Amino acid sequence: MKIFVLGGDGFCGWPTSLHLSARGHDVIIIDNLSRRKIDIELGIESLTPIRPLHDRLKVWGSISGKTIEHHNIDIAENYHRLFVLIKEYRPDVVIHFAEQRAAPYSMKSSWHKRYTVNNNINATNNLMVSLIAAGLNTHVVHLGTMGVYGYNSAGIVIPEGYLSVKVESPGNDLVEREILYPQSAGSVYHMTKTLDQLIFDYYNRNDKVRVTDLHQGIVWGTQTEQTKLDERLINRFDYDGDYGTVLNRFLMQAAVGHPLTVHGNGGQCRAFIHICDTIACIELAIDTPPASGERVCIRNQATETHHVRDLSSLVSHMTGAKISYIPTPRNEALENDLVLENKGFIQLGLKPTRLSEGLAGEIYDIARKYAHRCDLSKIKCVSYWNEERRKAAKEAIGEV
Ligand code: NAD
Ligand code: USQ
Repeated sequence: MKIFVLGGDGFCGWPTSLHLSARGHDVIIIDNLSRRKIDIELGIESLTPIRPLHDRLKVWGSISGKTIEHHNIDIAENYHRLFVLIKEYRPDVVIHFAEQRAAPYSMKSSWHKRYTVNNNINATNNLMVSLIAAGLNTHVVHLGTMGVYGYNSAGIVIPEGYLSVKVESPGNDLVEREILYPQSAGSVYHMTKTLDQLIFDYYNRNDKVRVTDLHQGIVWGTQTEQTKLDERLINRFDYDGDYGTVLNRFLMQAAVGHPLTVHGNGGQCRAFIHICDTIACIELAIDTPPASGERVCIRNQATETHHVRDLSSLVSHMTGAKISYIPTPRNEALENDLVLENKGFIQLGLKPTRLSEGLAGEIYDIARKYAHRCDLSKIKCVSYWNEERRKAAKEAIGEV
């Protein structure tokens, strides 16, 4: 198949592109390299030594004999270039990773809030409009987030996107409906993903665009079968206070002897998935597209749930790292439960990589191996959701 990977230079997009290319698909990456520019803005680097995209693609070509093209297009800004490329190549599938994905980055300032909304919403809208204008029946596979459901202990099993509700009609009968699960974003970034859902719903109903929206949990791990082939293909590993996600941060912190930074008392429960399973799910999604006219297919893309405090205990047990409890910089529930439906991918054949299987490899092969590249000054989270959270952080270190 001819597959466009929007955001194909990123953490999820790069190994997905390699995997699909290895499988014989014709892969075209569209990426404006904005994530690399954000590294420069924040003065950070991936813990792993990622090479420029140009080099990555050259190495992949020489190892695999396969070509992956790269087009440097800002899909939020350059609608026309996106449209022309789509019209010319007529992709069978577009995988859409190309958004600003860090919640803390999206909360740093007015500028970051506006950038995240402008970038993410325009990217998604431009993609949908260009496919419709080109008259294509392309399948769009979008990476969404579990965070659209909110983390407020729903007391029910979180369904895969749609909730069955019973509402009393004027004649007092109970009418059954299936609605999009009520959204409850916990950051400006997460809010953009809830807006993406509305965009997909609209163009799906109006223009019959075929969309699979993957509500993904927090991705952990680094390497995949293809990125392991040569160090120059290595995947990125973010550990800083804005882009590092909780488990990868704990692994790196343990490797450099930094106490594990648990927000609050670690009562936050979140969903997780290994990077190899991310790719496996995307491939399953590509192989099982919705039919024309079918509603947006929403799948929960997560294999296990854990409380942050349990993850810190696990990493601490394995490495001897100390745990430090700090006021959360986020406006979030400090304790929640999370039970989610994830039968969709399991029934399609996904064999999950469990935390218990992959963690030791991550610690030794990645976190410890590249610990010397860590800039300790970048570990702290310095993005606060509001003034109250900023004040709490200052009070904790005796600054107020
Ligand atoms: P990433 O930041 O590493 O990659 C995103 C890529 O998209 C980058 O290479 C960036 O340069 C590119 N990009 C961003 N805006 C663009 C634009 N306007 N035009 C062209 N390219 C653009 O992020 P990631 O971790 O690979 O996440 C990919 C997707 O998966 C995101 O949409 C994210 O919301 C979702 N997701 C990620 C995680 C996770 O834990 N990493 C979990 C759930 C969902
Ligand atoms: N946390 C800590 N200590 C840290 C970092 C985080 O306790 O050092 C806590 C946070 O307060 C939060 C939880 O861990 O309660 C998760 O934070 P995270 O940074 O690992 O994940 P999050 O901000 O939710 O975002 C990540 C990705 C995002 C994706 C989302 C999936 O960056 O792209 O959409 O995970 S989900 O969480 O399911 O919404």
